This record gives sequence, structure tokens and C-alpha cells, in this order.
Amino acid sequence: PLDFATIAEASDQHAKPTYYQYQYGTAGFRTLGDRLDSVLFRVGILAALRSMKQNSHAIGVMITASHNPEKDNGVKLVDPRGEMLEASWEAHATTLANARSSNELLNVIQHIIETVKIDTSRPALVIYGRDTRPSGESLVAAFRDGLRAVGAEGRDAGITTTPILHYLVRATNSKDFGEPTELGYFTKMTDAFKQLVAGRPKIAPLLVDCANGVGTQAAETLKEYLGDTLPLILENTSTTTPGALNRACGADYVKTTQQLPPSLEGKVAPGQRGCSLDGDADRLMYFYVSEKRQFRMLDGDKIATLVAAFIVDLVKLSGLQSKIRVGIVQTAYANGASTKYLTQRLPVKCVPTGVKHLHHAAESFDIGVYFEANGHGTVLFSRNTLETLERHEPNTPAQQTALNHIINLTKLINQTVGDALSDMLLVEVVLAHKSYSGVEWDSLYTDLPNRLVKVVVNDRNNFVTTDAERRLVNPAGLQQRIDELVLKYDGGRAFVRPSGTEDVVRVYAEANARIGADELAYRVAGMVY
Ligand code: NG1
Ligand code: ZN
Repeated sequence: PLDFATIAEASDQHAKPTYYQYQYGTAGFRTLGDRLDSVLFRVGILAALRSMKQNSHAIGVMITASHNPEKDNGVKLVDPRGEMLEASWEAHATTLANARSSNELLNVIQHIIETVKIDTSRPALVIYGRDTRPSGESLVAAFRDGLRAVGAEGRDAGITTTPILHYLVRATNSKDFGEPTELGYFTKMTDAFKQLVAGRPKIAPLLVDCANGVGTQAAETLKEYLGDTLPLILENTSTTTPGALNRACGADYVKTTQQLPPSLEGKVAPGQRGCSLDGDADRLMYFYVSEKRQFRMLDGDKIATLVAAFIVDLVKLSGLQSKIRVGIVQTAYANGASTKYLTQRLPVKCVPTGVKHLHHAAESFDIGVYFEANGHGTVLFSRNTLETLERHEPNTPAQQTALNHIINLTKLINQTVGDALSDMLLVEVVLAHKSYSGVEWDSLYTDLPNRLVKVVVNDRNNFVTTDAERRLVNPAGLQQRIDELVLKYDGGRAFVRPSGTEDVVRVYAEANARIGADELAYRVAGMVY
């Protein structure tokens, strides 16, 4: 049972600043690193309660602000199966973080225990990790104080990537998932990769932009494990240079500017392919430089298309097409050209922004591929599918080979969460099998020109959406004006939604012509403002 006097005393050392209101959003809590001390202390308590509620299974806590600037930080919880925290607990997290005093905190804790019915005599286990941000160390200390105040056991995963932390949680709770260590993670993934590319021609070196973040460390380890099978050239690896994290590099920079990071200028030869990780290595952007020395970006939509087409082929080749339905999940930000290409080939679902929505929808397919355009995504294999794969008796050697490939994919892919390194190996497998360079991959379809802009408004909560965020129901009349404007643009599409991670409204527009897309975006932004 909890000792409330101990909690109150510890909480006094981590008082909540009066001015801030915290919110557990799509990416957990996220703000300036120096505003998060009390939040981390309380997340220690919350994670322990969550573990008690989940039959003492391990819960994960990742301290990171992903692609945000270095001075930001954040924290998110991971559920026992390696998934994001169950939505109903997000409200508890928010209430806990905003309790104004130690006394109020105790009341909130008591309230959570009662409403959720938690047996606090159970032991609690929490696995935690952090990215390379300088504020991480003191935040970890505050977090540990929270664990200690409620007598929970903590396991420190150290400085590590978000996907590795998710893997550790899942592997700790399900013994047959893999060894619950970093070594187990790398071994599982690279063994599968080596089998998938065995007998294929030698793969040309791949340049990896590590965003000067925690992906550097993981990529270095991966490089050793891969040896000659896939030579990696690591760039932007300055994890200790102040301010370098995510600055003019990394997946978010590439996606938002649609440019090569200046630090890579001259390092990518024409025809060579490269990729960028983000600050916690859960997002991936590919790119190449054409013979005409033009930068070409291959984003999450391109990755989804490449991977889904490959898996559909393998399912056919293995003789399982009547038993396994492959589907794909996108958000409204998916390029219209990708949606058109995919819809002609397999079931496509559109869901609201945020990984939890994509993940959930992907679970409804036998094999569900999901990616956000910004490069966050993975592939899920349902339990039924795993059994089908195990039981299937192929009729021909070709079917057997295809079946083995699919089984290896289930090991290569980090199914708990989007994982830049696992996704990178997945892309490399497909390119090796298809003998594609960036050019052939890129030519599957041509992206429609598009523009994403942010608008600062008085109250973003005035903007209410429907239809997977593609239409507005409030402010009244605005959607109709957008519809009328869109009609004036050839191939036009535009939508407006409030951001879940920043205090802004986002406007997205695409059209057949570059100037059309830009003009449409700015004119819609003008209506929103
Ligand atoms: P918001 O701020 O709600 O648009 C952003 C990304 C999402 C997702 C979340 C979580 C865009 C347009 N939005 O959400 O795709 O990655 O952050 O990190 O890229
Ligand atoms: Zn990230």
C-alpha cells in the first residue's frame, strides 16, 4: 500500500510551477525541458499505478521531445504490449500533472486509485529511457523520485531510442517476443535482415543522417551487426555539440523543407540514396540525388507504398492470398497521388492524425501497413496471421521461399511502434529484392505538389473537424468557403485542423501545379486567420 506521507514529502521537492497548465497530448507531455520537473515526478507515480493496474506487468516511460528543438523535452508512457498508453488514462495523466499542491496531488492519486480500482499492494515495474537532450538527466532524477515515493521498481534503459524502449517493454512482458535487452533487439532484427537479403547482389552503401541525436548510438551498433551486408555511412552524429540536435538536419527538417540537410551537401553522389532519422529514431525519411543533381524526397507515403506492394506480392507468391488480407492506413496528410495509387491495389483507410489512430485501424487487417507522411509508421501482423503463417504448408519451393520471407518480415519489423532503423532495413530489403534504386522507387507515382502552413489563432479549439479531419464542422460556414475555393484549382484538395502538439491550426493543400498548391494553402490560411 502507498504511504501518503512519503509521497507528500517527496512531492514538496518537486513542486508544480504555478503558471503552467500541462496536457497529455498525442505525444505525451511536451514543452520546454525546464518546465517538466514536477511532471516527471508525477509520471513516476502514474507509471507505477499503471503497472499495478496491469497485473504488475512492466510499463515503459520514454523521456524525449523527438524532432523538437533541443531545449524542449517531454515524456510518454508505454503500455505492457509496447503500445501507447491507453487513451482513458491520458485524462488521469493530465489531472495528475496539474494538481496545484502536494495535498491536491494526494487527492488526485486517491481518486485515480478508486475510479480505476487499483490494488496498490501489488508490486510495480517501470522501464525507462531518455534521448540525448541535456535536460534529460535531471528529469530522470525527478522521475526516479516519483518511483521511489511509491516503492516501485525501476529499470534504467539509459540513453536509448523510443522504439528500443517499446521493444524492451514488450519483450519483458512476453517471453516469446525476444530477449528483453538491446542486444536482443539488434540480434532479432539483423538476423531476419540477413536472411531476407541472402543471395541478393551486394547492397550499395547507405547514408544515414542521425539528426545529431540518440539514433546515432543505435545506428552505430546496427552498423556493427550488419557488417558488409549493408554498409552504413553515418552523418550528423554530434550528440554532444550543444544545440546540434535536429538543427537543420533529421527527418522533420527533410520533410518540412523538402530539402537535403545543408550538412550533407556534396556528400550524396548522384544516384546514391540516403535517409534521415528524427531525434528519437522513430521517424524515417528517404531521399536520393538524381543524375541532374536534384534532391528527391521519399517520404512516409512512398515507404508505405513500396512496402505494401512488396507484402501483397509475397502473400500471393506464398499461396495465401485467400487467407491474408493486406490493408493500408493513412491520414489526410497522405499525398493524394499515393492514395490514388494504393486505392487501385488494396483496401485503404483514412484516420485522424496520431499514431494511436493509425495503429488501431491497422489492427483490423490481417496485415496492416500504416505510415504518416512524416515517416512514422510500421506494419502489423495479426495473431491469426501469425498462426496462418506457421500452419501453412506450401506446395512448391517458390511458395516456401515467399513464406519464409514473410515470417522473417514479422521478425524484422518492430510491430510495437514505428521504428526508423527497423523501417530502414525493411526498405532496404524491398529495394534489394526489386533491384530498385531511388529512381525506380520514386517513379511508382508522382507526388502532387503540396504545402503545409501553420496559422496562429486565438483559440484553436474553435476548429472542430469530422470525416478523419478532412472537413470542418466549426467555425460555421468556413468549410463551405474552402470547398468553393478548392474547386478553382486543378486537382485541388485542402483541409484545416487544429494541431494536437502545438498551439496552432494547420492548413494543408495540394494541387496539380506547384503555384496552385501554394496559392490554395495561403488563401485558406487567410480564411482561418
Ligand atoms: P499535429 O501537431 O497534431 O499536427 C504532429 C504531426 C503528426 C504526428 C504528431 C505526433 C503533421 C502534420 N503532424 O501532429 O503527424 O506525428 O505530431 O508527433 O506532421
Ligand atoms: Zn520521433
